[in-house]
Parts: sequence; structure tokens; C-alpha cells
Amino acid sequence: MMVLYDYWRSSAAYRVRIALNLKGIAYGQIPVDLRLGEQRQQAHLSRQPQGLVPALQVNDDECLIQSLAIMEWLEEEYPEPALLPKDAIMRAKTRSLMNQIAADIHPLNNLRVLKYLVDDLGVSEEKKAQWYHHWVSVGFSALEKQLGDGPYCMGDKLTYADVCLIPQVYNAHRFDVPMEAFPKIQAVYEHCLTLSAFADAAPERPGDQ
Ligand SMILES: N[C@@H](CCC(=O)N[C@@H](CS)C(=O)NCC(=O)O)C(=O)O
Repeated sequence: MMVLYDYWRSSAAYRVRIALNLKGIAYGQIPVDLRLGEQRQQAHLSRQPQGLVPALQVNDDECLIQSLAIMEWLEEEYPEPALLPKDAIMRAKTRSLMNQIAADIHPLNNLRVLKYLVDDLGVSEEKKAQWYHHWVSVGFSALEKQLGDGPYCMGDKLTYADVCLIPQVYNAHRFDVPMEAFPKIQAVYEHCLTLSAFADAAPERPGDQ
């Protein structure tokens, strides 16, 4: 069975949990507690040299890292249900949304970046929150313009763009980013959470509390 090195609140790990659920793949989970710094311990660095989660042990020999690379591998090895469109232009547009979230929004509000702002650069908690809100809002403003009538990012087909978006919106809610300016993003979020693959992967799952 595959094993996911995971942290419940990690949005990159949350992407992979959703993807595994959508593909119907059973997997085990080993927590790597980011708050305790376990991601920087040698045991984890030997599987993920960057000191980040997720990492997915796919067999006895191979442990894959980087959520988008893992998702692409899953798509190749488990093509059904397809989470990238067949049409090459639509596939490129889907990957564009994935990258806007995973490469342009998420890295700026990652734990280690926020920690560096506060611990090393002496930024106040208030300014840290301002930084977070600013970069998420810049990213969401652009995304909002690219979404249509839903219910998914790419219209009526669920894709990896949704798999990337939902954890980022969860994160934005957690940091109290006002969502009024992003009604399409919020609607996709609410719709996806009605699906068990998303709800079961959520950091706070229904029934947890
Ligand atoms: N591009 C990476 C990002 C991974 C990443 O940033 N993970 C975060 C959690 S969402 C992490 O492990 N942070 C630990 C830290 O900042 O110390 C991916 O998609 O896998």
C-alpha cells in the first residue's frame, strides 16, 4: 500500500490526499509534524531533501516528492477517472491554474516563509498577516477572472485545478482572508466540499470534532 508522509494542515499534502481519494487509491499515512519541526529531521530529509511535505512512498524502492509531480504520476499510472482534460489546450489551461496556485500563491505563504519573516526579519504578526492576505488576494483576483460558471474551475469537469484550489481556499479561510471579492472561487470550494473525496481529505473532517 502507498504511504503518504503527511501533515493535516499542509495544503500541498491535502492536494495529494484529494487526488488519491478521487483515484480511489487506498493509502496509509505517516504524520510529519511541521509545528514540531519533524520535516527538518534526518529521517524526513532522507526522503524529502527540501524538508517539506508531502512525500508519497509508492513502493519499496520509490518515494515521490512535490505534490504536482505526484499528481501527474498518479494521472499516468491511474488514468481513471481522468483529472486532466483530454484536449491539449484545456489541459494546458488546467495546468496553468494548478501552477498559479501551487507555484505562485502557495510558496509565498508557506510556514517556513512566514516564520522567516517573523523570526529572522523581525516582521510583526500584524505585518505577517498583511503579507499573507496581500499575496493570496493578488493570486485569487487573477484566478477569479479566469473561472466561468462552475461548478468546477474548468466548467463542468472536475480537474486537478480544483484539487489545487480547495486546499488554498481552506488556508485562506484559516487566515481570515475576506472572500467577498471571490464569489466564483468560493462557489467552487463549497461545491467540491460536497464530494466525499474532498471532504474525506479535509484537515478538519466532518465528524472529527
Ligand atoms: N511545492 C511543494 C510545496 C511543499 C510545501 O511547501 N509543503 C509545506 C506544507 S504545505 C511544508 O512542508 N512546509 C514546511 C515548512 O515550511 O517548514 C509541493 O507541492 O509539494
